[in-house]
Amino acid sequence: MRRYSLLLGVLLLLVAAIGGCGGAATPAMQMSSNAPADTDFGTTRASDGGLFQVTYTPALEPIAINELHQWTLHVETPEGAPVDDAVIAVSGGMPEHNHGMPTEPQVTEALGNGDYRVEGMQFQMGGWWTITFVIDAAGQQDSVTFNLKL
Ligand SMILES: [Cu+2]
Repeated sequence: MRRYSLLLGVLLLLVAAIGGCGGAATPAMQMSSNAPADTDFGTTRASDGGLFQVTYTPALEPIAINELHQWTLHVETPEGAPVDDAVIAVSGGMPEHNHGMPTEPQVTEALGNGDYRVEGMQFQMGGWWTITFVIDAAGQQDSVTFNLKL
């Protein structure tokens, strides 16, 4: 009976490890969700090609796991002029877990003055997340990726 219990325990651990990010993360997985030491967790970043300066503001502070909420994204030029009329795509995931978000967030409204409403933000587990915005404005495209530690 004792041997059977041990075997069952090992099997449950394996299932938890393979099943992964549905919510029952093992301690080992939590450890593997640490970002590299030099990771920038700032909420303002220059886009990869330097076209935009982008800031996000969550409506929920601090961000809680599994809670659907909105972000406001602010887009401006490096000189500080607000960028309106941009088309913005959102995607996110956990780099070390190979999974995305439980939702498909979208920019639903341009609020003016370079601000955009992002709906559908939700994170199903703690750890290192990256959120990427691909921004098309005035015939030019650039992307920016934010790092989050939840
Ligand atoms: Cu994960």
